[in-house]
Amino acid sequence: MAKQPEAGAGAAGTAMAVDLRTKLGHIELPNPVMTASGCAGAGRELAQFIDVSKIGAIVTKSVMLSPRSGRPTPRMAETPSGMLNSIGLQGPGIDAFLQRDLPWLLSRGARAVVSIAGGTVAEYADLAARLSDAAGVTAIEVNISCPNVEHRGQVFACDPDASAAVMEAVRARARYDIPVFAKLSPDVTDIVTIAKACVSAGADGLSMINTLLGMVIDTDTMRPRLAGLTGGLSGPAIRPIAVRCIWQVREALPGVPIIGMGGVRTGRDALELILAGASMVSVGTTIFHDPSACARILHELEEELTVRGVDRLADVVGLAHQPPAVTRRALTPSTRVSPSTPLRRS
Ligand code: RRO
Repeated sequence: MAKQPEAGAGAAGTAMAVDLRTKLGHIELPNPVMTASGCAGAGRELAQFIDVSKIGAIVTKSVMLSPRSGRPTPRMAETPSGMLNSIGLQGPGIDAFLQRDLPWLLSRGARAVVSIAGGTVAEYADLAARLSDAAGVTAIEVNISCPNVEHRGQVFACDPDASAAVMEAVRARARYDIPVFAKLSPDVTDIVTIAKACVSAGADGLSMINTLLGMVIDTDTMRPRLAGLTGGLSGPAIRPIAVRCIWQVREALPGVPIIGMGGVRTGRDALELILAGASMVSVGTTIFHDPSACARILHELEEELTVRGVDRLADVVGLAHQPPAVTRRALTPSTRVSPSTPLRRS
């Protein structure tokens, strides 16, 4: 297992002093690297590998009002450069989460971004209210990729009005000082329409992207691999889709903070999402084979910025939207990178 690098020390012993602070709504985080919801439970499993207080935040598995056992197994299938999951919102429910998981995160000094999921607008609102009475909630990430039980099971995130209804209700019931982020699905015709609906309804920021619906058929058994038939596709295979979604939303809503996620394996991958417009980056599928990935990627990101002569993370958020001359000026002359310059990889 890779050792967690010391903060501020480069791989080759070079001093690194990049200002990695970033803003989650009005909350300042020491750095932009977080777990992605669903890939590290409530953070406890990671504590033997990394100091959970050192990364930007732990984003917890989406919690519902009641405990839930999830979908039948098998629930995971490997795919080229990715994987499918159909966990089906397995979880302890909000009571156990508040009693056990949130206090643990607080005791470890971790910043908790709590992901919530519901089947009705009222359930989302109740979850926001419960979290608002608790100590230790840094932000709420609203997972709107759930079937709306009052509307023929149509996924909230696929409809601008349903997305807006959830975000309006959550914003109304969440404590005023807790930022609420809407987690968007890429499985839509126009993600900008959904993003605008969420922001107009009160979302303080946006997370993107959730997984894409996929399916694998085992050609030996001639049956679908997953018991739930379909599942969410994640991993490096979806990174270009994440970059495209972040880019489009940043272009349309330049002032809205974005937590980017989708196939981030390295610091360089994280930088790609940041250049597209994300000011925070969640790390998901990679955690399954490298539980210290968040600490490693944070270190690599600092190195990637250092070799480009970038002093402040904030200076490169959304930089790819600028004309080439502006992008070139952002790189100091001594470290300016041309497309043919191979960059050191850690
Ligand atoms: O629990 C899941 O199966 C799941 C959820 Br809630 C989600 O938002 N995204 C995903 O890929 N799986």
